[in-house]
Amino acid sequence: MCTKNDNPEFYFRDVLAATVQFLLIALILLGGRSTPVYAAVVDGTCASGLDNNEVFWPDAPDVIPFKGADSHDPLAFRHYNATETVLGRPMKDWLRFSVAFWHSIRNDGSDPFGFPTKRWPWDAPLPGCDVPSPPMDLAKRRMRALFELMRKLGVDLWCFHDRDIAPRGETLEETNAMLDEIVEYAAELQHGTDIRPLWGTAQLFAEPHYMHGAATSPSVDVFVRAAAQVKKAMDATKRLGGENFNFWGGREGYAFLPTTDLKTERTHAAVFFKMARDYWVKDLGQKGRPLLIEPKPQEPSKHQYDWDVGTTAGFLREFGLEKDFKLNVECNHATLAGHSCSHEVETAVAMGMLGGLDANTGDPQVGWDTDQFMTDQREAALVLSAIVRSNGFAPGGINFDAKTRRESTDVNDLLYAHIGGMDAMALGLKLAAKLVDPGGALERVKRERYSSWTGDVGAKIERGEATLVELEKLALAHEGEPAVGSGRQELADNIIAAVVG
Ligand code: XLS
Ligand code: NI
Ligand code: NI
Repeated sequence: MCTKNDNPEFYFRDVLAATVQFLLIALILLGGRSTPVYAAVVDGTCASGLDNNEVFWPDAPDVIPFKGADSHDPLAFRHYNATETVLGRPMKDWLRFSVAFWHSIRNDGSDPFGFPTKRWPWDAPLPGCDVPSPPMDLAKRRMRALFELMRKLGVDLWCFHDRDIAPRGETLEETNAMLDEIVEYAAELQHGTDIRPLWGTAQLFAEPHYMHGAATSPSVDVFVRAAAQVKKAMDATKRLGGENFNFWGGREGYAFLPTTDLKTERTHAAVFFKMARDYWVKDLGQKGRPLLIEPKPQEPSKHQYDWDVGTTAGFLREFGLEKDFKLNVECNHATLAGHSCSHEVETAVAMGMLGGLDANTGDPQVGWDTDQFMTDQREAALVLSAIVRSNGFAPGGINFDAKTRRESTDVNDLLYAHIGGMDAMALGLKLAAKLVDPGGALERVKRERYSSWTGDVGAKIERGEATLVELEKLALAHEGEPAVGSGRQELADNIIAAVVG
């Protein structure tokens, strides 16, 4: 879920701040003064700009260490040991973790019923200042906070929406110019490091003009605006070396079916994706860096067209897009669609379409996308089993599309959250290595269930060479009931429990 950045309050706050800044500059210039730019400078109470030495997590170690499963240090990993080899590959390469800018840096705890609860140090006035930083300084400071968090966690990948990282201006041109400036700033911070985006995406759901959808809006003007926004967000993603570009269509669905031309809307969505594909692959030369679609059944729209993996894969095939798009599976979206996360990952793997994972989880008592960090070992082990069977991802990775609770207001809560999420995935990987072992008990139970297919009849059917007429003869010649074995679910459950513990 994208809570923070879709809050209109932000839009107005950004616009208000930009307007105040503009008026100040105008006043100063009219007054013949050239240097002071911000209110903070005008009243002389603080230095302008950024403090490049600012530290946002002063109580945490520079890099969160791995201390092993017996450790009780809350600022240490118990399972995630980046360089430890699992199934012939360092953990880091299997897991390819990514931090989500919108949840980690921009989530302020506001919800439909309440105001922000989190007062992040990167959003506060600069030390010694009594007014908030101007929007572009603020955006740069937030970027610095992201990089500090990533360094501390030892994570190289990050994900962003265009509108999380840079403020909105009065016009699209102004907004684009600000985005360019922040992208260059992020590129500078990335320089000389391994840090780069896992994916970028365009935020096509927050502004009022997207209320009926973006690519599926009944307004062609909105479609045009969305196309322009995607082009620019793709440029930004390429500039930063992003591995994928993701589409999550929060409002690409409907609120009221009787007034919705469903056929037209789906066709418009397909045309939109084709244009995006052509730009990404042909104009930007990004072939080999798959585009992603992130299925979700509803929220904020009552029905979203990309309901789940199966529906979205069907849509892509219907419109001939299946070669260039893969699926970014989000666990909490899977549960909203009535599936388990492992079901959605297994389905995408079975179709050869797994492109990435948004690792999070919902609350069984709450029916919406609560975006909690996943800590369930069994589910993590099953999800990782499917990922291992698919030989991991690259490009692609595990993005923590997850946020701390509204009541978790301390900066260190962000560290605890990521440490817990990374440890859950790392443990899931280690457990998956046991579960997928071909000589292991679980695989043996599974193989046994299909053992009858290893004979001549099964092989002929699988080759597609058998006919109903032939099989009728076989069935009539068969004495007694068809042979069928036990499902062995209890045995398999016990095997999984013994591995997961
Ligand atoms: C919302 C989605 C969103 C996408 C990126 O529910 O999970 O956060 O991952 O737009
Ligand atoms: Ni979500
Ligand atoms: Ni997501």
